[in-house]
Amino acid sequence: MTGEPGPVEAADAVVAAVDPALSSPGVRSSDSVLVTGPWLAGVSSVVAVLRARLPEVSFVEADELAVGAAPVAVVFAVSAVSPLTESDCELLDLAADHTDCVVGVVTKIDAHHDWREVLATDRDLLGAHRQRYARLPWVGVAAAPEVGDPVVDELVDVLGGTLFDPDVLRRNRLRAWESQLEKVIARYRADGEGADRQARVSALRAQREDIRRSRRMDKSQRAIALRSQIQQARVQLTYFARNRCASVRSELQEDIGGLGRRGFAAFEDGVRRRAAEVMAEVDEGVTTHLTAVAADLHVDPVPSPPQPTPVPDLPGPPLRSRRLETRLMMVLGAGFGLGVALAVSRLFTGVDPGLTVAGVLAGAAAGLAVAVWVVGIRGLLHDRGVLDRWVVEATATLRSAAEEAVATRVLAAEAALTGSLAAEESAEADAAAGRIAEIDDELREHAAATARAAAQRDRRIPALVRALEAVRHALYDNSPGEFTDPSEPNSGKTVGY
Ligand SMILES: Nc1nc2c(ncn2[C@@H]2O[C@H](COP(=O)(O)OP(=O)(O)OP(=O)(O)O)[C@@H](O)[C@H]2O)c(=O)[nH]1
Ligand SMILES: [Mg+2]
Repeated sequence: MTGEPGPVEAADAVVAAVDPALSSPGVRSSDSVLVTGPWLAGVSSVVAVLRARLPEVSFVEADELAVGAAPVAVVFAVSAVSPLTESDCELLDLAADHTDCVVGVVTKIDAHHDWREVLATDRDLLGAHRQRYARLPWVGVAAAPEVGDPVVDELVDVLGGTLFDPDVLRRNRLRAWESQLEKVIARYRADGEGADRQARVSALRAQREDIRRSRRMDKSQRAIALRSQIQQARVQLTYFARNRCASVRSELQEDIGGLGRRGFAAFEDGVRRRAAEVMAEVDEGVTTHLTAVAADLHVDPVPSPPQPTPVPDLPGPPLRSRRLETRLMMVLGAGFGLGVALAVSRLFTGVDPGLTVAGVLAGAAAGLAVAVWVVGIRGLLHDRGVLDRWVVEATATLRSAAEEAVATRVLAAEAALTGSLAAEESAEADAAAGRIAEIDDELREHAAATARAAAQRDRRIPALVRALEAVRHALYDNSPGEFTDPSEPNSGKTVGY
């Protein structure tokens, strides 16, 4: 039966007539009958009974069938408990991919008395699923009935009548050809349309767009961050410098209040020292702030200037250039002293004329003392006033020097940071361009491969389609593979595949 070369060669000839290059459908025909079906359909029971009834035929379940082997017939067993489902139909599609000869079996008919309705429904469902199943022979069996002997006679008859029919082998081979040709055509079409590559191509395009978008965003975000950080640094550091100068000025002005003439020189030195301290503090504040800005922008810190910012030159207070005023004070002091001297001597004269000389001497001494005191106090107050103005001027000079230092260093930092960011930016732009070039290369490769596949599809498909049409013509149009349906032995009705 299955060993006969004639029918198989006849089927191959149908295809070879269209394209001699198509020599085999690539499946190995086996002598086994595959019994398969959904879970708990009663497959194992059917196999056991069939093995007992037809010992000369090899019956296998799906897991016993060799890989790549096409069974000579497929017995599709479904339980009479309920009609087929869509997934059951798909199971049959897989099992009967390379086999034309299929027998539908409804099992457990002893337990389900409405099995005939279920069988009719299954027949309709399967016929609607695929046209090739429309004229399938269906039988009911009870392979492991709860009571009595197995009921499998009809199935044994159908198989007996089918398996020895040489045309079954020819049709099986044609079915294998049909299935393989459909697969190959579908493969060529999918390759030609780049179906497999579509997901990768879309992913690559999305990746390319992502890179471009993130580049644009990075660039503008960096520029905005730099601008705002620099503006903030300028405002904060200028405010800091002004603040320091103002507080130093108030401290110094307070010190002037308790200052004696002897402390003037030390005070002047102190002012210069404080000025140097303020400049150093401003310098340090600027360095700290700019380092933090660089860290925020993820670039190298801005280098500090090699020299510390110079302390402004502060000319000494103009304490000695007041000759005219001194003279005036001397005159006024002398007048004041003279008045006191006269008043004191008169006082003595009025008390006792004998004391006139003593009164004159005492008046002169008192007048001189008062004159010296008035001139001295006036001079000290004047000098304190001069010092106060000097402190105001000196701190103003200090403030403009500190502000200038801040402005200069922030400007230099802006230039340095812009340079660092531009360098980083260009390195990233190069990396992104490299990545985009790689993506473009891969996209070009996919496009070229798809074009090659499309050319191959256009070259190969016409012959394959003609071969498939020839196979289908042989399968459906000349229906020689009909056999008597043994389920109705006396009706003479025939059922074709
Ligand atoms: N009443 C009745 N029960 C049956 C019949 N055939 C099988 N069964 C019962 O159905 C159950 C499944 O039978 P199996 O032959 O093991 O079915 P299967 O399809 O091989 O099951 P799995 O391999 O587990 O998917 C068992 O409990 C059987 O006793 C039958 O003809 N009548
Ligand atoms: Mg089983």
